[in-house]
Amino acid sequence: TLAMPSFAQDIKVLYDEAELPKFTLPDPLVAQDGTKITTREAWEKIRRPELLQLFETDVYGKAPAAPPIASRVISEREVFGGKATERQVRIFLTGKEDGPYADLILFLPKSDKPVPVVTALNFKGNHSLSDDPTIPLPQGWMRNIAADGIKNHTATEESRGAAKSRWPLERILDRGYAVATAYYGDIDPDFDDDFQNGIHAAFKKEGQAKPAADEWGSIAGWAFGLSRIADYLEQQDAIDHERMIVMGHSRLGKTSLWAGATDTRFDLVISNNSGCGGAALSRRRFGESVRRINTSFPHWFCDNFLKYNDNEDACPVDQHELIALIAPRPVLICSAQEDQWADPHGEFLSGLYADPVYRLLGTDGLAATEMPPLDKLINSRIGYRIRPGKHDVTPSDWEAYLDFADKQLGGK
Ligand code: GTR
Repeated sequence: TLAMPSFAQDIKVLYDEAELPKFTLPDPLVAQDGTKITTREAWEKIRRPELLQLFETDVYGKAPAAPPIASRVISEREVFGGKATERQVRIFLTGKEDGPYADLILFLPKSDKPVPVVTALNFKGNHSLSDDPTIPLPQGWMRNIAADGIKNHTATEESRGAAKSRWPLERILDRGYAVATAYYGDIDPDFDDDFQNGIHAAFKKEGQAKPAADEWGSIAGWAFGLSRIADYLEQQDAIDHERMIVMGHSRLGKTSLWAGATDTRFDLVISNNSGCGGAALSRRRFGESVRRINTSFPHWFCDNFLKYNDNEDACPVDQHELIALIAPRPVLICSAQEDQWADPHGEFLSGLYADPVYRLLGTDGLAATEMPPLDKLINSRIGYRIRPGKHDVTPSDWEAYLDFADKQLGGK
């Protein structure tokens, strides 16, 4: 974890439901001018665009329009005894070979039909997924993690396979799903440098020092990268374009939700332990609060989001409306019991309060009104699961993701 600025340590953290402030959530089915949204058409024409714009200007920041990508295959080979293909592809994020790129690694199960795909950014580089010595190390900035041999913000051979437990690749492939992943730091290095590097610098307007208060922070930058990976996947006949899944953990779970909200080519969205600024309701202020996250990670959101430090009620949106922006597509919210920092109950409630939007659009919503027991997957259009244990991605999480996807996207 990153060092916490000392002033952030003084922010009181609430961990008791009895201590939470009283609040009223904005109604996803009432437009800003008070109009009640009662039809699918009014949702699509009025409320959905309005909410999307509010999240853009007040929370994540607006991303620029994307030029068509360019890509180049770096290598392709058989893996797992010939059961799958591993393809490495360089994706040029601005469409130009001299601009920033993300190195995508795509694992494709052998199949005579197009396969569904899980797209997810990774924290530690593509080489952290397996012991394969041919996967190149990321060249850019990495978080220092002594246990993984990452020093001076540089990946080393020692970090090969460091994230294997989070990526049960062979099992995912055996279940018929492809995996597409890239190192998130290829898109935007995860530190506060006033957006001098990564994707933001590449899109800076003439004379602009840094993004304006309503323009993209890092989360919106990473989501932009996910959409560029989707651009590539849409060009591949081996991929089923009706079953494209986006998944992310923690800050990348916030990112997968925003990617799913902004890019409807993602047919199913999974957020794992995404917490504050992800699936958790901000107004609860349980665990990590808006002020705390903006203090520790000032680069994740747009500068307008700072207005809501200790002032969540003034924000025109809350996170249940982010879930609603994914409707009617399936969305799975996953929590971990020991990850109280991410407010599991607040994550569940976001799903619950997005339910009326799904119902309006004619699908089932969340088939639960109270937190389910540990390990029980609520497999309705809005899905929810809480498992024992800590902030992490586990093999059992993947089983739940794929059970959810099998059911919600119609199986094989
Ligand atoms: C924490 C942060 C969380 C979560 C997590 C992560 O330090 O407070 O919001 O995003 O990092 O991404 O691992």
